[in-house]
Amino acid sequence: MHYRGVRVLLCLLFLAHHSFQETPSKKKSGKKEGGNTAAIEELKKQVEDIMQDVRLLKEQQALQRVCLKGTKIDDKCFLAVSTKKSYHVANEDCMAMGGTLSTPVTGDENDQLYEYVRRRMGPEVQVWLGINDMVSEGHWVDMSGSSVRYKNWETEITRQPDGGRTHNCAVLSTTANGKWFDESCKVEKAFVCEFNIV
Ligand SMILES: [Ca+2]
Repeated sequence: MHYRGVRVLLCLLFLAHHSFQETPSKKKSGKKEGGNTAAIEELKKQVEDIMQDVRLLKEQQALQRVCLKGTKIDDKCFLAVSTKKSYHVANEDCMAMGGTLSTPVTGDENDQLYEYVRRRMGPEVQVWLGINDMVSEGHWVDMSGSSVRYKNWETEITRQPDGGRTHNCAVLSTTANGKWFDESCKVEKAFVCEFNIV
C-alpha cells in the first residue's frame, strides 16, 4: 500500500511536470490554459491526498510497532514502561508517544492488563492507572476528565481508596491480583501506556 502510494505520487508528479512544460506552447488558447490550470489544481489536490495517506500509514506502522513490543487488548495496544516515574511525568511520557496512561474500562480488560504487567514486570509491582481525583476528592475521573465507571478498588483486606486528599492518583497492583489502590501522585511508579487503534 505504501509503495503503491509512492508510485502513484511519482506518476502524478511526472504528469504535473509534463503539464507545466506544455503550458507555454499553448499560451494562445486561453481556454486550454484554464483547463491546464484546473488539471494542475486537481493533481495538487490528489498529491495532498496521497501525502495524507502516507502520513496515516506511518502512524499505523508506529502503532503496529507499539503493539508488537507490547500487547494488544481489544481495540487498544498497551506498552509497559518499567522505569519508575511520578504520575504526571509518566503521563507526559505516554502522551509524547501518542498515548495516555492505561485505563481499563472493563473487568476483562483489567484482567488482561494485570496478566500483561505480571508477565512483563513480575508479581510484586504497581503501575499507574490513568485516573485521579485531584479536582474533587472522591470523584475519580479519567485522563479526559470523564467520570470513571469501571473501578476495581481493593476492598477485602483494606478499604480502597483510603488515602483521602493525600492520595489522588491510582495504581494497579499485581500483588493484589490486579486490584487498585489510591496513591500519592508524587510517588514514582512503573506504568503502562495505552494507544487506541484507529
Ligand atoms: Ca483522593
